[in-house]
Amino acid sequence: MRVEILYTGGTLGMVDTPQGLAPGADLEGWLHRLLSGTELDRGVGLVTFDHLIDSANATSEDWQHIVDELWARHDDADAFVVLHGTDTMAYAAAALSYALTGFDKPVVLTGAQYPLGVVGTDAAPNVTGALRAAMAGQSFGVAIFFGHKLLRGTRVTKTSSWAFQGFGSPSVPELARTGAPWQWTAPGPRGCGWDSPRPYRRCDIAVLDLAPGITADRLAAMIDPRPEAVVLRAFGVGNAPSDEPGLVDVIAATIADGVPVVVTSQCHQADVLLGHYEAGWELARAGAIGSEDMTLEAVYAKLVFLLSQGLGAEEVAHWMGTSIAGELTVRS
Ligand code: ASN
Repeated sequence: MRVEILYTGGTLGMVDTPQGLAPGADLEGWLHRLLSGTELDRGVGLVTFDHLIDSANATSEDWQHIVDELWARHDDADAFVVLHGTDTMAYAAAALSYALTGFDKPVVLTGAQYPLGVVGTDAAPNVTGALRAAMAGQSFGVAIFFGHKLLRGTRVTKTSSWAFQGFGSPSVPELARTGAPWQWTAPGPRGCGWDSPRPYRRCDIAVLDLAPGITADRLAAMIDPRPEAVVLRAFGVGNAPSDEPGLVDVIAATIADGVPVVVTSQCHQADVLLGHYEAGWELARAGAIGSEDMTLEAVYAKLVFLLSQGLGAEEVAHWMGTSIAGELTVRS
């Protein structure tokens, strides 16, 4: 079995500099020492990206670069591991999931909270765990391995800036948990897939958090000029201050201009049901789309994916409610 590792950047391979942590560690030498004498000694290759980044700098063009590199090597390996910064790894995992529904080989993203050169780093368990998951012979598509858990790529969110258990999938069970032996759960429905997706492009999407007391003028100013789409992070099951004069009108006018507005929740674990309360029903009546149990990361990457396919507002609304890669729970 052969696994190809794609190294894109992140804390895992960083070193201290006068300006703070930046890429610069000898990842190749470290990996060699980590795997030498193990059953993985010979079957693992490493591809280092020319421009290693802190994932805070990642854009949808970087997601596309990873997709292209994976396809270019599709026939060279049985499975792939992507070393990525943790800050935006959940966005990247969702983005790769939509773009790679036809890839048919495991892709496991991982990173670390501490650089590989620090005593007690989580780099080694995360990389070896990701390799083990990739080689397990299970078909789960794109996933994140982190802190002893394997999580679905479309369901994952970063839950801690420091804990070694830094990721979770609040709405679905983990795919696997380490141990001797590992405990696996069924991966859940895959979604309908997407044939021959067009490449990711940069999109202008506004992600807005509501807070108590927000006025219509403030909301209007935040989406002027008009973005290509809006993600409105509302309260609870998707409620907004509908008594605030003019606030729902701002959303209605945005939608009337052909801009999709997706309502998500500020809750870590959420199922957005517009219309459960009057305060959310007003948004639904204005034409806003509820995100159901998708994470913010899955919603954002999905909007970039759909806009990159050249879809208009109505088609975007349709696809937001359809599972492409297992990102939402389909209700009968
Ligand atoms: N800033 C880093 C990154 O996302 C954080 C990390 O990897 N732990 O690249």
